[in-house]
Amino acid sequence: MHRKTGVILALDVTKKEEALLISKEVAGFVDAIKIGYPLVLGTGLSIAKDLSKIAPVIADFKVADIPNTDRLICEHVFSAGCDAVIVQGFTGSDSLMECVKTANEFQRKVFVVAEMSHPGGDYFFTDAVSKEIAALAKKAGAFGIVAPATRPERVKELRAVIGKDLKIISPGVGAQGGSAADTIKAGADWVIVGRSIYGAKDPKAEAEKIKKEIEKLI
Ligand code: O7M
Repeated sequence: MHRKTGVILALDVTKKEEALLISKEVAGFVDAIKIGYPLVLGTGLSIAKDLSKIAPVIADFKVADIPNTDRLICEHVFSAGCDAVIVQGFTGSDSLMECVKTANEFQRKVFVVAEMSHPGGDYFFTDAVSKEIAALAKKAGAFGIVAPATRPERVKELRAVIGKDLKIISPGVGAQGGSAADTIKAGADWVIVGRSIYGAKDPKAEAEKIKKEIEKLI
């Protein structure tokens, strides 16, 4: 996964045809496509292989189980053609390390949720907890963390915890009120954008607009 545009599409549609159409339209303006429960429950995990022909696919299953179950989930995700998986860090170091170990076996990547973007997202993910999860992600050898675009100051603080080696992907731009430019300026490598792109009359124009907003900064 290389940063060219700084944009990841959150493809939370539920129909295969729509998913493929939008992905093909915006392909030149995004660096990856994030899929999760809405699309996979709607179409099946085989959608990952179709989308991986268009862009690298990140599987957002927020994996949060015991190590053995986590490994089984990650093996399925990577075998299905996903380039990366998103996991929770609050399950502890053994679960997280099992996800990273499995990703390494497949030469794939793990992103760890450090703090969530919605208004209630900092209720349990307090400053101390988020920072501890981010530090654990680094220690476990994750590729990056997820940090909230709705709170750019938190992106900055979490960047300070992980240093330069790990990547930050940030959801919350557009529909949730976050700004792409502010998020990248705060230290994110990519913004994750869903509804503002896939819900737009012209998804391609919207993706291009966000790409242009970011390209001056990277
Ligand atoms: O741009 P949106 O709001 O339509 O979509 C944002 C996407 O990012 C959507 O797929 C969410 O499930 C996801 N997301 C958040 O919005 N907030 C978070 O804190 C975390 C995620 C996410 O991607 O977690 C890995």
